[in-house]
Amino acid sequence: MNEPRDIVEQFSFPSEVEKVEIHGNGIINDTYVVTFSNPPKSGHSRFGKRAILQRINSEVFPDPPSIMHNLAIVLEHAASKSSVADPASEFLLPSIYKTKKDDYCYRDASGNYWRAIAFIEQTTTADSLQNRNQAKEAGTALGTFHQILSDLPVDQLKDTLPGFHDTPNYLSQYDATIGQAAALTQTNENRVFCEQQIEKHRALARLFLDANPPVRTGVMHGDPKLNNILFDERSGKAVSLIDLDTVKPGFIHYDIGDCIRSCCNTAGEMPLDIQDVHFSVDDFEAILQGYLTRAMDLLTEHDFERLYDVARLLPFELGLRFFTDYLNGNRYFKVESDDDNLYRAQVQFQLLNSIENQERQIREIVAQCRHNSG
Ligand code: ADP
Ligand code: GN1
Ligand code: MG
Repeated sequence: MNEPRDIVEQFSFPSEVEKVEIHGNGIINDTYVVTFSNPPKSGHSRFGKRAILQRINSEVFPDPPSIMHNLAIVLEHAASKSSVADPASEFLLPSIYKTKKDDYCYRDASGNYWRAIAFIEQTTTADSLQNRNQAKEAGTALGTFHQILSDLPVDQLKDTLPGFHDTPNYLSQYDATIGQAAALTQTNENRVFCEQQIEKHRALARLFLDANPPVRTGVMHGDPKLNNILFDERSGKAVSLIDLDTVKPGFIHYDIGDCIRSCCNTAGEMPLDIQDVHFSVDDFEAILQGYLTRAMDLLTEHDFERLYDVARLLPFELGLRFFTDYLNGNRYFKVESDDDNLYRAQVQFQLLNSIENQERQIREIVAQCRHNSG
């Protein structure tokens, strides 16, 4: 009774289900696409034919119902704010399919939580940027998302993942792990590289927490990486920002950093050759331009000054998380081989070095974009 084909029976879908298939490249949840045998003919052309069904990873999320609580609030708020986003942009968020018992998620006999949301049709995702226009669209999507949620009171949202983006806490976990792990795993040059990078960049961990004036707290997405953005399959326009599990109170600056981290690494998170990892300043410029078309008014002078540092912080933080998970035996991020998280960490640290080697260009682009948008 815990198989996806059985779980669909628990949901209040608009039609009988024809098939259920595994879907996507996420490294946290288990995702399936549900195809309806007799979808409703009317309604929005992007909705109604299929649903996304997900088993929420309970090793990661301690309280899955809190995710759905936040999602419902975000959807309600976004619906009331549709005029804020450019109507021509067609920006959408996936609606929820409730269970037959009118709940936002279903708990199976093993204690796993499942939820279903609308599949947004005629869209694609990418694991690495396909072109410069896609970079601009990614920035536009994030700016639109931040603009829509900019007046949602943060205290309405729960903390779905305590400790998420708490870099000092990730560093403490690493420190606690490294001593034990040294005895368990053999050292090698890749590991040494990661350890050296962490030592070199330790000071980054507290940078934003100790900032003066303080960094503003708002509603953050938490995970706006490239493959969480849906692009129209024909026009290439960004249509949606999905994976809303980590929407919660936080620094929206971290979202900008994470989007940059993910999109400007043109080789992607698992490149065939680590030497291909490079931070593209041209894509960075396009993302920032796109973001500012929607959210210029959300950034202060200090926020602009901090863009270079937040671009460094997010690859550092993710490299630290991947490396600690590797040392801990890969309990958090899904892997296909034992060294995947070690390699993912090396990629993030390589990206960090590429960013630092281009500090002057990055700062010039920030100044130029600010000037042009001001
Ligand atoms: P994870 O947390 O594991 O990354 P995601 O929520 O990002 O899971 O979903 C995994 C993949 O499923 C996405 O990268 C995307 O390809 C696809 N997907 C998720 N939600 C939708 C949706 N509402 N419409 C279309 N595709 C989706
Ligand atoms: C995870 O869920 P997914 O695959 O979009 C992770 C992010 C990382 C990302 C790196 C809840 O994102 O924080 O940046 O992997 N999500 C969570 O690929 O930990
Ligand atoms: Mg995802």
